[in-house]
Amino acid sequence: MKILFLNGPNLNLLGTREPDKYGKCTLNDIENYIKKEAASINVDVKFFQSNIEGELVNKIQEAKGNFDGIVINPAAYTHTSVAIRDAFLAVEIPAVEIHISNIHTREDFRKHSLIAPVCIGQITGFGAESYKLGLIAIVDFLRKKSENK
Ligand code: CA2
Repeated sequence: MKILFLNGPNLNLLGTREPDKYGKCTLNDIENYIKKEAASINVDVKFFQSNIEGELVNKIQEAKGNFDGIVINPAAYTHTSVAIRDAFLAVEIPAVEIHISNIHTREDFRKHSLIAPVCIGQITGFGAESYKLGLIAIVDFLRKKSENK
């Protein structure tokens, strides 16, 4: 099973600023942690980060036929991107939305996600562990789906 982890704008800064909101781990630390967790359950994982909306759209389109599922932290694009939402609708690849902080306890504009309604579900507020919970959620969904075929 192959899972693509997509990361939106400014997540390349993780661990360098705002540790109170986003923790002390870098995106690279999270990637290494998730790759180990994934290997222990026989799952292949690829990470990608971009500050550019169209690059994330391209990765979602390219995932068709190459990945079984997507875990996405769309960062600020969570709240604005019709393009990312439409890409998920187009490829029909199961996806889980994740956030490091709890977007529902923050400013009003962060409480609404354009992406979550086209995902299986949303995981928000567990720090870097949201990435592991996202992995478990997508793998559980895909394994149950293939058992029921
Ligand atoms: O909590 C999350 O994971 C967010 O997706 C993070 C986004 C924010 O726009 C979402 O509302 C919630 C922001 C990512 C910015 O990451 C930074 C990391 C370190 C320093 C500055 C920004």
